Amino acid sequence: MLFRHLSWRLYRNRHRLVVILFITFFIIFFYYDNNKNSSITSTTLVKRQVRNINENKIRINRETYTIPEPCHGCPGENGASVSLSAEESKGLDAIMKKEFFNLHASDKVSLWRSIPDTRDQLCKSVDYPHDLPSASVIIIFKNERWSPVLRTVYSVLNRSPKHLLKEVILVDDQSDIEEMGQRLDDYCEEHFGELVRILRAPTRLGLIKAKNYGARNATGDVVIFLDAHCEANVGWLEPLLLRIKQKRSAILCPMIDMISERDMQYGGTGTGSVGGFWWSLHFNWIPIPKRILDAQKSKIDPYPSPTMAGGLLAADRKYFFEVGGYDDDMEVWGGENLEISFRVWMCGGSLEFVPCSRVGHIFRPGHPYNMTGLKGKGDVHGRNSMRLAEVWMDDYKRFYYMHRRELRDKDFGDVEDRRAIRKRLNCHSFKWYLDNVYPEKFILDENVHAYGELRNPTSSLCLDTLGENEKGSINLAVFSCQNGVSANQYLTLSKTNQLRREDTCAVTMNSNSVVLNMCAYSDQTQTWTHEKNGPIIHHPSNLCLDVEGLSNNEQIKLKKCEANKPSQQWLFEHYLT
Ligand code: LR7
Ligand code: MN
Repeated sequence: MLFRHLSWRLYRNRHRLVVILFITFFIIFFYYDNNKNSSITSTTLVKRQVRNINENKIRINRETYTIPEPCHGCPGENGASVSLSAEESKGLDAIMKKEFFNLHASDKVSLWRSIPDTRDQLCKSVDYPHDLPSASVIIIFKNERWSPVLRTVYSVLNRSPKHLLKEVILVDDQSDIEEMGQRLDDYCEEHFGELVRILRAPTRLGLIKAKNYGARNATGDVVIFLDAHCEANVGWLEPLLLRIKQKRSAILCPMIDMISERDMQYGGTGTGSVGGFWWSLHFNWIPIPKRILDAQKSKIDPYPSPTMAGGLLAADRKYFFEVGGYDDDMEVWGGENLEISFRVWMCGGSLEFVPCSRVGHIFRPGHPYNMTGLKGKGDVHGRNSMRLAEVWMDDYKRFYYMHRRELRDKDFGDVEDRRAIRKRLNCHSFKWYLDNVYPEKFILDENVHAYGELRNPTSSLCLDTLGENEKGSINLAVFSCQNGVSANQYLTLSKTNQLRREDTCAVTMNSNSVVLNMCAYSDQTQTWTHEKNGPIIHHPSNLCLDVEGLSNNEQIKLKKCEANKPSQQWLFEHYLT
Protein backbone atom coordinates (compact mmCIF):
# COMPACT_ATOMS: atom_id res chain seq x y z
CA MET A 1 0.00 0.00 0.00
CA LEU A 2 2.76 2.35 1.06
CA PHE A 3 4.82 1.37 -1.96
CA ARG A 4 1.92 2.01 -4.24
CA HIS A 5 1.33 5.38 -2.71
CA LEU A 6 5.00 6.37 -3.14
CA SER A 7 5.19 5.24 -6.68
CA TRP A 8 2.05 7.14 -7.51
CA ARG A 9 3.49 10.32 -6.00
CA LEU A 10 6.75 9.78 -7.87
CA TYR A 11 4.85 9.26 -11.05
CA ARG A 12 2.82 12.42 -10.52
CA ASN A 13 6.01 14.44 -9.84
CA ARG A 14 8.10 12.81 -12.50
CA HIS A 15 8.92 16.07 -14.32
CA ARG A 16 10.22 17.62 -11.14
CA LEU A 17 12.33 14.51 -10.56
CA VAL A 18 13.98 14.75 -13.93
CA VAL A 19 14.90 18.35 -13.21
CA ILE A 20 16.32 17.46 -9.78
CA LEU A 21 18.38 14.60 -11.20
CA PHE A 22 19.67 16.84 -13.93
CA ILE A 23 20.76 19.53 -11.50
CA THR A 24 22.43 16.97 -9.19
CA PHE A 25 24.34 15.60 -12.13
CA PHE A 26 25.61 19.04 -13.07
CA ILE A 27 26.67 19.90 -9.54
CA ILE A 28 28.67 16.69 -9.31
CA PHE A 29 30.22 17.28 -12.71
CA PHE A 30 31.38 20.81 -11.96
CA TYR A 31 32.63 19.87 -8.51
CA TYR A 32 34.77 17.18 -10.05
CA ASP A 33 36.02 19.45 -12.79
CA ASN A 34 36.93 22.22 -10.35
CA ASN A 35 38.84 19.84 -8.14
CA LYS A 36 40.75 18.58 -11.07
CA ASN A 37 41.95 22.15 -11.64
CA SER A 38 42.80 23.07 -8.09
CA SER A 39 46.49 22.19 -8.13
CA ILE A 40 48.43 24.74 -10.10
CA THR A 41 50.40 23.32 -12.95
CA SER A 42 50.91 24.89 -16.28
CA THR A 43 48.35 22.80 -18.08
CA THR A 44 45.61 23.24 -15.52
CA LEU A 45 46.11 26.97 -15.58
CA VAL A 46 45.65 26.90 -19.26
CA LYS A 47 42.49 24.84 -18.84
CA ARG A 48 41.17 27.32 -16.36
CA GLN A 49 41.64 30.07 -18.89
CA VAL A 50 39.93 28.01 -21.50
CA ARG A 51 37.01 27.65 -19.13
CA ASN A 52 36.93 31.34 -18.37
CA ILE A 53 36.35 31.90 -22.00
CA ASN A 54 33.49 29.43 -22.11
CA GLU A 55 31.94 31.08 -19.11
CA ASN A 56 32.13 34.40 -20.83
CA LYS A 57 30.47 32.82 -23.86
CA ILE A 58 32.89 34.25 -26.33
CA ARG A 59 32.31 33.37 -29.92
CA ILE A 60 34.80 35.11 -32.02
CA ASN A 61 33.60 35.84 -35.44
CA ARG A 62 35.20 37.99 -38.05
CA GLU A 63 32.84 40.92 -37.70
CA THR A 64 31.76 40.86 -34.13
CA TYR A 65 34.38 39.40 -31.91
CA THR A 66 34.89 40.88 -28.50
CA ILE A 67 37.39 39.95 -25.89
CA PRO A 68 36.52 40.21 -22.20
CA GLU A 69 37.64 43.05 -20.02
CA PRO A 70 41.10 42.46 -18.60
CA CYS A 71 40.97 40.59 -15.35
CA HIS A 72 41.31 43.29 -12.68
CA GLY A 73 43.69 42.35 -9.91
CA CYS A 74 44.92 39.24 -11.70
CA PRO A 75 48.64 38.49 -11.93
CA GLY A 76 50.52 40.44 -14.57
CA GLU A 77 47.72 42.93 -15.31
CA ASN A 78 48.86 46.26 -16.67
CA GLY A 79 52.12 44.54 -17.54
CA ALA A 80 53.11 44.03 -13.89
CA SER A 81 55.72 41.47 -12.95
CA VAL A 82 54.43 38.17 -11.64
CA SER A 83 55.68 36.55 -8.48
CA LEU A 84 55.44 32.85 -7.79
CA SER A 85 54.88 31.10 -4.49
CA ALA A 86 57.44 28.57 -3.32
CA GLU A 87 55.04 25.86 -4.52
CA GLU A 88 54.72 27.44 -7.96
CA SER A 89 58.48 27.89 -8.25
CA LYS A 90 59.11 24.18 -7.97
CA GLY A 91 61.01 22.92 -10.97
CA LEU A 92 61.52 26.44 -12.29
CA ASP A 93 65.23 26.01 -12.86
CA ALA A 94 64.60 23.10 -15.18
CA ILE A 95 61.93 25.11 -17.01
CA MET A 96 64.27 28.07 -17.47
CA LYS A 97 66.88 25.75 -18.91
CA LYS A 98 64.44 24.23 -21.35
CA GLU A 99 62.21 27.16 -22.31
CA PHE A 100 64.51 30.09 -21.50
CA PHE A 101 61.59 31.97 -19.96
CA ASN A 102 59.38 31.61 -16.90
CA LEU A 103 56.54 29.47 -18.18
CA HIS A 104 54.93 29.22 -14.73
CA ALA A 105 54.69 33.01 -14.51
CA SER A 106 53.32 33.20 -18.05
CA ASP A 107 50.68 30.58 -17.26
CA LYS A 108 49.44 32.66 -14.34
CA VAL A 109 48.80 35.69 -16.52
CA SER A 110 45.50 36.07 -18.35
CA LEU A 111 45.69 35.37 -22.06
CA TRP A 112 44.32 38.84 -22.73
CA ARG A 113 46.00 40.83 -20.02
CA SER A 114 46.21 44.60 -20.10
CA ILE A 115 49.60 46.22 -20.69
CA PRO A 116 50.75 49.82 -20.28
CA ASP A 117 50.35 52.00 -23.35
CA THR A 118 54.02 52.78 -23.99
CA ARG A 119 53.51 55.11 -26.93
CA ASP A 120 54.54 58.72 -27.00
CA GLN A 121 51.65 61.00 -25.95
CA LEU A 122 51.53 62.46 -29.44
CA CYS A 123 50.64 59.08 -30.93
CA LYS A 124 47.45 59.00 -28.92
CA SER A 125 45.90 61.91 -30.74
CA VAL A 126 46.67 60.84 -34.31
CA ASP A 127 43.53 60.26 -36.38
CA TYR A 128 44.05 57.34 -38.73
CA PRO A 129 41.92 57.05 -41.85
CA HIS A 130 39.30 54.28 -41.83
CA ASP A 131 40.36 53.13 -45.24
CA LEU A 132 43.70 51.39 -44.81
CA PRO A 133 45.12 48.21 -46.37
CA SER A 134 44.16 44.98 -44.61
CA ALA A 135 46.66 42.91 -42.66
CA SER A 136 47.57 39.25 -42.38
CA VAL A 137 49.47 38.67 -39.17
CA ILE A 138 51.82 35.71 -39.45
CA ILE A 139 53.04 34.10 -36.24
CA ILE A 140 55.59 31.34 -36.66
CA PHE A 141 56.44 28.89 -33.95
CA LYS A 142 58.65 25.96 -33.17
CA ASN A 143 58.24 24.48 -29.70
CA GLU A 144 56.59 27.57 -28.28
CA ARG A 145 54.22 27.16 -25.35
CA TRP A 146 50.49 27.59 -25.11
CA SER A 147 50.18 30.72 -22.98
CA PRO A 148 52.67 32.98 -24.81
CA VAL A 149 51.40 31.89 -28.21
CA LEU A 150 47.76 32.48 -27.38
CA ARG A 151 48.60 35.72 -25.61
CA THR A 152 50.23 36.84 -28.85
CA VAL A 153 47.08 35.94 -30.77
CA TYR A 154 44.72 37.61 -28.29
CA SER A 155 46.84 40.76 -28.20
CA VAL A 156 46.54 41.01 -31.97
CA LEU A 157 42.78 40.35 -32.00
CA ASN A 158 42.23 42.66 -29.08
CA ARG A 159 44.23 45.61 -30.28
CA SER A 160 43.63 45.60 -34.03
CA PRO A 161 40.65 47.36 -35.58
CA LYS A 162 38.40 44.56 -36.82
CA HIS A 163 38.01 45.87 -40.33
CA LEU A 164 41.80 45.98 -40.82
CA LEU A 165 42.65 42.49 -39.61
CA LYS A 166 42.13 40.07 -42.45
CA GLU A 167 43.48 37.01 -40.66
CA VAL A 168 45.98 35.62 -38.23
CA ILE A 169 48.10 32.79 -39.60
CA LEU A 170 49.88 30.50 -37.18
CA VAL A 171 52.70 28.57 -38.83
CA ASP A 172 53.68 25.52 -36.81
CA ASP A 173 57.22 24.58 -37.80
CA GLN A 174 56.92 20.96 -36.68
CA SER A 175 56.67 21.58 -32.96
CA ASP A 176 57.19 18.63 -30.66
CA ILE A 177 54.78 19.95 -28.04
CA GLU A 178 51.59 17.99 -27.70
CA GLU A 179 49.31 20.80 -26.60
CA MET A 180 50.19 22.70 -29.77
CA GLY A 181 48.75 19.96 -31.97
CA GLN A 182 45.09 18.93 -32.17
CA ARG A 183 44.27 20.81 -29.00
CA LEU A 184 45.37 24.09 -30.56
CA ASP A 185 43.38 23.32 -33.71
CA ASP A 186 40.27 22.67 -31.64
CA TYR A 187 40.78 25.72 -29.47
CA CYS A 188 41.28 28.03 -32.42
CA GLU A 189 38.35 26.64 -34.32
CA GLU A 190 36.09 26.97 -31.36
CA HIS A 191 37.14 30.43 -30.27
CA PHE A 192 38.33 32.23 -33.34
CA GLY A 193 36.63 30.49 -36.22
CA GLU A 194 38.04 31.35 -39.61
CA LEU A 195 39.87 34.42 -38.34
CA VAL A 196 42.83 32.37 -37.11
CA ARG A 197 44.30 29.76 -39.44
CA ILE A 198 46.89 27.19 -38.51
CA LEU A 199 49.35 25.99 -41.12
CA ARG A 200 51.42 22.95 -40.28
CA ALA A 201 54.79 22.94 -42.03
CA PRO A 202 55.29 19.72 -44.01
CA THR A 203 58.95 19.48 -42.89
CA ARG A 204 61.00 21.51 -40.45
CA LEU A 205 61.41 24.79 -42.27
CA GLY A 206 63.36 26.96 -39.88
CA LEU A 207 62.07 30.42 -39.12
CA ILE A 208 63.15 32.01 -42.38
CA LYS A 209 61.36 29.60 -44.70
CA ALA A 210 58.46 29.45 -42.24
CA LYS A 211 57.94 33.16 -42.77
CA ASN A 212 57.94 32.73 -46.54
CA TYR A 213 55.50 29.85 -46.19
CA GLY A 214 53.14 31.89 -44.05
CA ALA A 215 53.34 34.88 -46.39
CA ARG A 216 52.66 32.76 -49.48
CA ASN A 217 49.45 31.61 -47.86
CA ALA A 218 48.37 35.06 -46.74
CA THR A 219 45.58 36.99 -48.40
CA GLY A 220 45.74 40.41 -46.72
CA ASP A 221 47.20 43.45 -48.49
CA VAL A 222 49.97 43.61 -45.92
CA VAL A 223 51.91 40.84 -44.19
CA ILE A 224 53.13 41.32 -40.64
CA PHE A 225 55.47 38.81 -39.03
CA LEU A 226 55.55 38.30 -35.29
CA ASP A 227 57.47 35.93 -33.07
CA ALA A 228 55.18 33.65 -31.06
CA HIS A 229 55.91 35.32 -27.70
CA CYS A 230 54.81 38.89 -28.34
CA GLU A 231 52.12 41.25 -27.10
CA ALA A 232 50.87 43.84 -29.56
CA ASN A 233 50.19 47.12 -27.83
CA VAL A 234 47.39 49.68 -28.20
CA GLY A 235 47.18 51.18 -31.67
CA TRP A 236 50.04 49.08 -32.98
CA LEU A 237 48.51 48.31 -36.37
CA GLU A 238 47.21 51.56 -37.83
CA PRO A 239 50.54 53.44 -38.08
CA LEU A 240 52.10 50.48 -39.92
CA LEU A 241 49.25 50.25 -42.41
CA LEU A 242 49.11 53.99 -42.95
CA ARG A 243 52.80 54.17 -43.80
CA ILE A 244 52.49 51.27 -46.25
CA LYS A 245 49.53 52.97 -47.83
CA GLN A 246 51.72 56.05 -48.34
CA LYS A 247 54.72 54.07 -49.54
CA ARG A 248 54.31 50.49 -50.67
CA SER A 249 58.05 49.86 -50.81
CA ALA A 250 58.58 50.76 -47.14
CA ILE A 251 59.33 47.80 -44.91
CA LEU A 252 58.42 48.68 -41.37
CA CYS A 253 59.38 47.68 -37.88
CA PRO A 254 57.37 48.43 -34.76
CA MET A 255 59.27 49.54 -31.66
CA ILE A 256 60.08 46.43 -29.68
CA ASP A 257 59.12 46.65 -26.01
CA MET A 258 60.61 44.23 -23.51
CA ILE A 259 58.71 41.48 -21.78
CA SER A 260 60.91 40.09 -19.03
CA GLU A 261 61.67 36.42 -19.51
CA ARG A 262 61.95 36.06 -15.72
CA ASP A 263 58.68 37.57 -14.52
CA MET A 264 56.64 38.66 -17.58
CA GLN A 265 56.89 42.34 -16.73
CA TYR A 266 56.05 44.50 -19.76
CA GLY A 267 58.40 47.47 -20.14
CA GLY A 268 58.65 50.18 -22.75
CA THR A 269 61.72 50.64 -24.86
CA GLY A 270 63.42 53.89 -25.78
CA THR A 271 63.13 55.32 -29.27
CA GLY A 272 66.70 56.55 -29.40
CA SER A 273 68.22 53.84 -31.60
CA VAL A 274 68.38 52.52 -35.11
CA GLY A 275 69.78 49.23 -36.35
CA GLY A 276 73.39 48.81 -37.40
CA PHE A 277 75.57 45.77 -37.89
CA TRP A 278 78.98 44.41 -37.04
CA TRP A 279 81.15 43.23 -39.88
CA SER A 280 80.82 39.81 -38.27
CA LEU A 281 77.23 40.21 -39.57
CA HIS A 282 75.56 40.39 -36.23
CA PHE A 283 72.94 43.03 -35.62
CA ASN A 284 73.55 45.90 -33.20
CA TRP A 285 71.79 49.04 -32.02
CA ILE A 286 73.34 52.45 -32.64
CA PRO A 287 72.21 55.89 -31.45
CA ILE A 288 70.00 57.60 -34.06
CA PRO A 289 72.38 59.63 -36.25
CA LYS A 290 71.86 63.37 -36.20
CA ARG A 291 71.14 63.48 -39.94
CA ILE A 292 68.11 61.25 -39.34
CA LEU A 293 66.83 63.24 -36.39
CA ASP A 294 67.24 66.46 -38.37
CA ALA A 295 65.18 65.09 -41.24
CA GLN A 296 62.32 63.99 -38.99
CA LYS A 297 59.51 66.56 -38.91
CA SER A 298 57.84 65.12 -35.83
CA LYS A 299 59.36 62.71 -33.34
CA ILE A 300 56.52 60.29 -34.01
CA ASP A 301 57.13 60.12 -37.77
CA PRO A 302 58.57 56.88 -39.14
CA TYR A 303 62.35 57.20 -39.58
CA PRO A 304 64.84 55.23 -41.66
CA SER A 305 67.12 52.63 -40.15
CA PRO A 306 70.10 50.99 -41.91
CA THR A 307 69.08 47.56 -40.61
CA MET A 308 66.47 45.81 -38.50
CA ALA A 309 66.65 43.47 -35.52
CA GLY A 310 64.79 40.72 -37.26
CA GLY A 311 61.46 39.27 -36.61
CA LEU A 312 58.84 41.87 -36.32
CA LEU A 313 58.07 43.60 -39.57
CA ALA A 314 55.28 44.75 -41.83
CA ALA A 315 55.42 44.84 -45.62
CA ASP A 316 53.04 45.19 -48.52
CA ARG A 317 52.48 41.52 -49.38
CA LYS A 318 53.08 41.87 -53.10
CA TYR A 319 56.07 44.12 -52.62
CA PHE A 320 57.54 41.68 -50.10
CA PHE A 321 57.72 39.04 -52.84
CA GLU A 322 58.68 41.44 -55.62
CA VAL A 323 61.75 42.40 -53.63
CA GLY A 324 62.63 38.77 -53.04
CA GLY A 325 60.81 37.54 -49.90
CA TYR A 326 63.33 35.72 -47.75
CA ASP A 327 66.12 33.47 -48.98
CA ASP A 328 64.57 30.00 -49.02
CA ASP A 329 67.97 28.37 -48.73
CA MET A 330 68.77 29.99 -45.40
CA GLU A 331 68.39 27.57 -42.54
CA VAL A 332 66.76 27.74 -39.10
CA TRP A 333 67.82 31.10 -37.61
CA GLY A 334 69.82 34.22 -38.32
CA GLY A 335 71.11 36.40 -41.13
CA GLU A 336 67.78 37.04 -42.82
CA ASN A 337 67.30 40.31 -40.97
CA LEU A 338 70.48 41.86 -42.38
CA GLU A 339 69.81 40.27 -45.75
CA ILE A 340 66.39 41.89 -46.12
CA SER A 341 67.75 45.18 -44.75
CA PHE A 342 70.57 45.47 -47.32
CA ARG A 343 68.35 44.17 -50.10
CA VAL A 344 65.42 46.51 -49.55
CA TRP A 345 67.63 49.58 -49.39
CA MET A 346 69.82 48.56 -52.33
CA CYS A 347 66.82 47.69 -54.49
CA GLY A 348 64.91 50.95 -54.13
CA GLY A 349 62.77 50.42 -51.04
CA SER A 350 63.29 51.65 -47.51
CA LEU A 351 63.42 50.26 -44.03
CA GLU A 352 61.75 52.34 -41.36
CA PHE A 353 61.01 52.28 -37.65
CA VAL A 354 57.53 53.37 -36.63
CA PRO A 355 57.50 55.03 -33.20
CA CYS A 356 53.73 54.81 -32.66
CA SER A 357 53.61 51.06 -33.27
CA ARG A 358 54.71 49.05 -30.26
CA VAL A 359 54.96 45.33 -29.75
CA GLY A 360 56.37 43.58 -26.70
CA HIS A 361 58.67 40.58 -27.12
CA ILE A 362 60.00 38.07 -24.61
CA PHE A 363 63.78 38.14 -25.00
CA ARG A 364 65.07 34.68 -24.24
CA PRO A 365 68.73 33.90 -23.60
CA GLY A 366 68.48 30.64 -25.59
CA HIS A 367 66.32 28.68 -27.99
CA PRO A 368 63.90 25.88 -27.13
CA TYR A 369 64.64 24.14 -30.41
CA ASN A 370 67.52 22.55 -32.21
CA MET A 371 69.69 25.11 -33.98
CA THR A 372 71.68 22.84 -36.25
CA GLY A 373 70.57 22.93 -39.83
CA LEU A 374 71.41 20.26 -42.34
CA LYS A 375 73.97 22.31 -44.24
CA GLY A 376 77.00 24.27 -43.06
CA LYS A 377 77.86 21.83 -40.26
CA GLY A 378 75.43 23.29 -37.75
CA ASP A 379 76.67 26.87 -37.95
CA VAL A 380 73.43 28.19 -39.40
CA HIS A 381 74.18 31.85 -38.74
CA GLY A 382 77.61 31.48 -40.34
CA ARG A 383 76.32 29.88 -43.50
CA ASN A 384 73.26 32.15 -43.80
CA SER A 385 75.55 35.15 -43.44
CA MET A 386 77.88 33.83 -46.12
CA ARG A 387 74.93 33.73 -48.48
CA LEU A 388 74.01 37.31 -47.76
CA ALA A 389 77.62 38.51 -47.97
CA GLU A 390 78.15 36.72 -51.28
CA VAL A 391 75.02 38.16 -52.85
CA TRP A 392 74.79 41.67 -51.44
CA MET A 393 78.10 42.91 -50.07
CA ASP A 394 80.39 42.94 -53.10
CA ASP A 395 84.03 43.33 -52.02
CA TYR A 396 83.01 44.39 -48.55
CA LYS A 397 82.42 40.74 -47.78
CA ARG A 398 86.16 40.75 -47.01
CA PHE A 399 85.37 42.10 -43.54
CA TYR A 400 83.04 39.23 -42.84
CA TYR A 401 85.70 36.73 -43.81
CA MET A 402 88.20 38.65 -41.74
CA HIS A 403 86.12 37.64 -38.74
CA ARG A 404 85.29 34.20 -40.07
CA ARG A 405 88.49 33.10 -41.83
CA GLU A 406 87.56 29.47 -41.43
CA LEU A 407 84.53 29.99 -43.69
CA ARG A 408 86.52 31.23 -46.69
CA ASP A 409 86.48 28.02 -48.65
CA LYS A 410 83.23 26.63 -47.23
CA ASP A 411 80.19 25.84 -49.31
CA PHE A 412 77.30 28.27 -49.07
CA GLY A 413 74.99 26.63 -51.59
CA ASP A 414 73.64 28.04 -54.80
CA VAL A 415 72.94 31.79 -54.75
CA GLU A 416 72.12 32.31 -58.44
CA ASP A 417 68.42 32.94 -57.74
CA ARG A 418 69.32 35.57 -55.21
CA ARG A 419 71.78 37.26 -57.55
CA ALA A 420 69.06 37.24 -60.19
CA ILE A 421 66.89 39.39 -57.92
CA ARG A 422 69.68 41.93 -57.72
CA LYS A 423 69.94 41.99 -61.47
CA ARG A 424 66.21 42.05 -62.15
CA LEU A 425 65.65 44.99 -59.84
CA ASN A 426 68.80 46.74 -60.98
CA CYS A 427 69.87 47.22 -57.41
CA HIS A 428 72.56 49.57 -56.15
CA SER A 429 76.00 48.43 -54.98
CA PHE A 430 76.89 47.83 -51.36
CA LYS A 431 79.12 50.89 -51.56
CA TRP A 432 76.03 52.91 -52.45
CA TYR A 433 74.32 51.50 -49.38
CA LEU A 434 77.25 52.43 -47.16
CA ASP A 435 77.55 55.93 -48.62
CA ASN A 436 73.85 56.74 -48.64
CA VAL A 437 72.12 54.66 -46.03
CA TYR A 438 74.78 54.09 -43.43
CA PRO A 439 77.53 56.72 -43.82
CA GLU A 440 78.34 56.36 -40.11
CA LYS A 441 79.60 52.83 -40.67
CA PHE A 442 83.33 52.75 -40.13
CA ILE A 443 85.08 51.08 -43.03
CA LEU A 444 88.16 49.46 -41.68
CA ASP A 445 90.41 49.98 -44.69
CA GLU A 446 88.94 53.13 -46.23
CA ASN A 447 88.32 55.71 -43.52
CA VAL A 448 91.90 55.29 -42.28
CA HIS A 449 95.54 56.31 -42.61
CA ALA A 450 96.75 52.82 -41.75
CA TYR A 451 95.25 49.44 -40.86
CA GLY A 452 95.88 45.78 -40.09
CA GLU A 453 97.95 44.34 -37.27
CA LEU A 454 100.03 46.82 -35.33
CA ARG A 455 103.46 45.33 -34.62
CA ASN A 456 106.46 46.22 -32.57
CA PRO A 457 109.11 44.67 -34.86
CA THR A 458 111.76 44.15 -32.20
CA SER A 459 109.58 42.04 -29.91
CA SER A 460 107.17 40.74 -32.56
CA LEU A 461 104.41 41.66 -30.15
CA CYS A 462 101.18 43.06 -31.59
CA LEU A 463 98.34 44.94 -29.98
CA ASP A 464 95.50 42.50 -29.26
CA THR A 465 92.00 42.43 -27.69
CA LEU A 466 92.60 38.87 -26.48
CA GLY A 467 89.13 38.11 -27.82
CA GLU A 468 87.41 40.05 -25.05
CA ASN A 469 83.85 41.15 -25.73
CA GLU A 470 84.10 44.76 -26.81
CA LYS A 471 80.63 45.70 -25.68
CA GLY A 472 82.19 46.83 -22.40
CA SER A 473 85.45 48.61 -21.73
CA ILE A 474 88.35 46.16 -22.19
CA ASN A 475 92.12 46.33 -21.82
CA LEU A 476 94.21 46.80 -24.92
CA ALA A 477 96.89 44.12 -24.53
CA VAL A 478 99.83 42.63 -26.42
CA PHE A 479 100.22 39.17 -27.90
CA SER A 480 102.63 37.52 -30.36
CA CYS A 481 101.84 38.76 -33.85
CA GLN A 482 99.65 36.39 -35.87
CA ASN A 483 100.69 37.71 -39.30
CA GLY A 484 97.36 39.31 -40.09
CA VAL A 485 95.37 36.17 -39.40
CA SER A 486 93.68 37.18 -36.15
CA ALA A 487 90.77 39.63 -36.14
CA ASN A 488 91.71 40.34 -32.51
CA GLN A 489 94.83 42.12 -33.75
CA TYR A 490 93.07 44.31 -36.30
CA LEU A 491 93.53 48.00 -35.58
CA THR A 492 93.44 51.19 -37.59
CA LEU A 493 94.67 54.73 -37.34
CA SER A 494 91.51 56.46 -38.51
CA LYS A 495 91.35 59.62 -40.56
CA THR A 496 90.19 61.36 -37.40
CA ASN A 497 93.34 60.10 -35.65
CA GLN A 498 91.63 57.59 -33.43
CA LEU A 499 93.33 54.29 -32.71
CA ARG A 500 90.26 52.39 -33.67
CA ARG A 501 88.76 48.99 -34.30
CA GLU A 502 85.30 48.56 -35.80
CA ASP A 503 83.39 50.42 -33.10
CA THR A 504 85.84 50.73 -30.25
CA CYS A 505 88.59 53.32 -29.73
CA ALA A 506 91.73 53.33 -27.61
CA VAL A 507 91.72 55.81 -24.72
CA THR A 508 93.55 56.18 -21.43
CA MET A 509 91.68 55.75 -18.19
CA ASN A 510 94.44 56.76 -15.85
CA SER A 511 97.86 58.12 -16.73
CA ASN A 512 99.45 55.15 -18.44
CA SER A 513 97.02 52.28 -19.10
CA VAL A 514 95.16 51.95 -22.36
CA VAL A 515 91.64 50.54 -22.83
CA LEU A 516 89.19 50.14 -25.70
CA ASN A 517 85.79 51.83 -25.28
CA MET A 518 82.85 52.25 -27.65
CA CYS A 519 83.97 55.18 -29.83
CA ALA A 520 80.61 56.90 -29.46
CA TYR A 521 81.19 57.13 -25.72
CA SER A 522 84.95 57.66 -25.83
CA ASP A 523 86.61 60.93 -25.13
CA GLN A 524 87.03 62.18 -28.69
CA THR A 525 89.67 64.67 -27.58
CA GLN A 526 92.03 61.73 -27.11
CA THR A 527 93.90 61.25 -30.36
CA TRP A 528 96.99 59.46 -31.56
CA THR A 529 99.68 60.36 -34.08
CA HIS A 530 102.00 57.99 -35.85
CA GLU A 531 104.27 57.71 -38.84
CA LYS A 532 105.46 54.45 -40.37
CA ASN A 533 108.03 52.73 -38.14
CA GLY A 534 107.80 55.58 -35.68
CA PRO A 535 106.25 55.90 -32.26
CA ILE A 536 102.50 56.05 -31.50
CA ILE A 537 102.00 59.22 -29.53
CA HIS A 538 98.96 59.78 -27.36
CA HIS A 539 97.46 63.29 -27.14
CA PRO A 540 97.10 65.33 -25.13
CA SER A 541 99.43 63.45 -22.75
CA ASN A 542 102.29 63.22 -25.28
CA LEU A 543 103.19 59.77 -24.01
CA CYS A 544 104.16 56.83 -26.26
CA LEU A 545 102.96 53.22 -26.52
CA ASP A 546 105.76 51.08 -25.14
CA VAL A 547 106.17 47.26 -24.96
CA GLU A 548 109.21 47.38 -22.70
CA GLY A 549 109.14 44.46 -20.25
CA LEU A 550 105.81 43.14 -21.54
CA SER A 551 104.92 39.62 -22.57
CA ASN A 552 101.82 37.91 -23.98
CA ASN A 553 98.44 38.90 -22.46
CA GLU A 554 99.70 41.99 -20.62
CA GLN A 555 98.09 45.38 -20.98
CA ILE A 556 100.00 47.87 -23.15
CA LYS A 557 101.47 50.86 -21.32
CA LEU A 558 102.16 54.49 -22.10
CA LYS A 559 105.59 55.78 -21.25
CA LYS A 560 107.58 58.93 -21.74
CA CYS A 561 108.57 59.18 -25.42
CA GLU A 562 112.24 58.53 -26.18
CA ALA A 563 113.65 58.99 -29.68
CA ASN A 564 114.40 55.71 -31.50
CA LYS A 565 113.70 53.54 -28.48
CA PRO A 566 113.07 50.06 -29.99
CA SER A 567 110.16 49.23 -27.68
CA GLN A 568 108.35 52.37 -28.95
CA GLN A 569 108.60 51.65 -32.70
CA TRP A 570 105.42 50.52 -34.43
CA LEU A 571 104.43 49.27 -37.87
CA PHE A 572 100.93 48.81 -39.27
CA GLU A 573 100.39 46.06 -41.81
CA HIS A 574 99.15 48.60 -44.44
CA TYR A 575 99.50 52.35 -44.91
CA LEU A 576 97.25 54.45 -47.18
CA THR A 577 98.93 57.82 -46.77
O1 LR7 B 1 63.25 26.57 -36.69
C1 LR7 B 1 62.59 27.47 -36.20
N1 LR7 B 1 61.30 27.66 -36.60
C2 LR7 B 1 60.50 28.64 -36.08
O2 LR7 B 1 59.33 28.76 -36.48
C3 LR7 B 1 63.11 28.37 -35.24
C4 LR7 B 1 62.31 29.36 -34.73
N2 LR7 B 1 61.01 29.49 -35.12
C5 LR7 B 1 60.17 30.56 -34.58
C6 LR7 B 1 60.19 30.68 -33.08
O3 LR7 B 1 59.28 29.81 -32.47
C7 LR7 B 1 59.86 32.15 -32.87
O4 LR7 B 1 58.48 32.37 -32.85
O5 LR7 B 1 60.71 31.78 -35.04
C8 LR7 B 1 60.48 32.81 -34.10
C9 LR7 B 1 61.81 33.52 -33.78
O6 LR7 B 1 62.67 32.69 -33.07
P1 LR7 B 1 63.21 33.08 -31.60
O7 LR7 B 1 62.21 33.89 -30.92
O8 LR7 B 1 63.68 31.85 -30.95
O9 LR7 B 1 64.49 33.91 -31.93
P2 LR7 B 1 64.88 35.45 -31.59
O10 LR7 B 1 63.89 36.16 -30.80
O11 LR7 B 1 66.30 35.42 -31.18
O12 LR7 B 1 64.80 35.94 -33.08
C10 LR7 B 1 65.24 37.14 -33.66
O13 LR7 B 1 66.21 36.85 -34.65
C11 LR7 B 1 65.80 35.90 -35.62
C12 LR7 B 1 66.95 35.75 -36.57
O14 LR7 B 1 66.71 34.80 -37.53
C13 LR7 B 1 64.50 36.32 -36.31
O15 LR7 B 1 64.71 37.44 -37.11
C14 LR7 B 1 63.47 36.61 -35.23
O16 LR7 B 1 62.24 36.97 -35.81
C15 LR7 B 1 64.02 37.69 -34.34
N3 LR7 B 1 63.11 38.18 -33.34
C16 LR7 B 1 62.97 39.51 -33.18
O17 LR7 B 1 63.47 40.31 -33.93
C17 LR7 B 1 62.14 39.94 -32.03
C18 LR7 B 1 62.60 41.23 -31.51
C19 LR7 B 1 64.05 41.19 -31.12
C20 LR7 B 1 64.60 42.48 -30.97
C21 LR7 B 1 65.07 43.56 -30.81
MN1 MN C 1 61.82 35.81 -30.30
